[in-house]
Amino acid sequence: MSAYPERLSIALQKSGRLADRSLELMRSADLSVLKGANDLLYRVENHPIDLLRVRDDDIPTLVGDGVADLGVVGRNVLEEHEFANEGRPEIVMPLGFGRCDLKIAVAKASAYDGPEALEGLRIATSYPNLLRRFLDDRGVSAEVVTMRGAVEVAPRLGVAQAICDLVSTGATLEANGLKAVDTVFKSEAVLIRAPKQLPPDLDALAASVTRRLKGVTDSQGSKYVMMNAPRSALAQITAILPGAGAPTVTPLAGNDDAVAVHAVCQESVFWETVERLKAAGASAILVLPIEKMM
Ligand code: PRT
Ligand code: ZN
Repeated sequence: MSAYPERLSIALQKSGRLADRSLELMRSADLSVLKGANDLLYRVENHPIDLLRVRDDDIPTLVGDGVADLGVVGRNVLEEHEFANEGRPEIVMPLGFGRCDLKIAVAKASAYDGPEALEGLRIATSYPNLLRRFLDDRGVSAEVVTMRGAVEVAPRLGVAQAICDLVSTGATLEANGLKAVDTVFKSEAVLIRAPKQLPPDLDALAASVTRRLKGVTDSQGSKYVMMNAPRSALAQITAILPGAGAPTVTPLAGNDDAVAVHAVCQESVFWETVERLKAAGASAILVLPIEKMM
């Protein structure tokens, strides 16, 4: 049962690493967000949508129970969650931000030649379920010590010989004299959906929001590339363009040998790519960001 049955509700992290990007994503799907007096609930002005602003750990339960219809959460939090009576939310799509890896780390001086090296050790983590699954799959028997935070100090305190924690830049491990030695889980923010049937109008709205969010995430990293090129170099230029389908080719007025080439590149366009296009005979090369794609 939704908190407000006639409106679609989307659960987002209130504050923390995913909070700003989650809200930004909603805005880029043309949701005009009104920050109300109530900090827990933002209203969307131009659609019957509410944004529930909560701790990320509560999002799997809220969406599993159907209190929220959609949610944005780290895949790590979703997969660690133990679902009791509530249903399991469906992952609709990855969102391309909040990327991090759940890694095993040991003291820099320690040897590590594979998961067997963890046999009999104490490993501190905030992700006991994901860690336990990793160890069980490899037939390693180790003691899992659950800590709510500051996992990286556990070896120094003598609480554990190894840790299993999220890593993005690696700076925290480095600052604590630790090194990452194995990857337990690769994570990023995902859009999740309640495992229940929505009324037709809300179902259509959820589908429309999902389509728009997909349009925004698909366009991230994609570029629109335009250039002029000799007709004879077309095959070579098409081969250089990264992740492009068939480009649009149009004649240039007053020049039978040259064409304008437009293409959507689904991968990063590096300076090296631009230089190779130039070397292949292209000129007036423009690389433009794409805001939406459908
Ligand atoms: O208050 P609330 O419960 O909502 O938030 P929280 O404190 O539980 O989570 P928060 O905001 O820290 O993280 C939310 C989500 O961001 C996580 O569940 C991940 O999906 C994602 N994420 C991405 C990360 C990181 N990168 C990350 N680096 N979450 C945590 N970290 C921590 C990590 O635990 C370690 O302490 O950052 C440190 C390591 O970072 P580096 O850059 O030094 O490697
Ligand atoms: Zn949390």
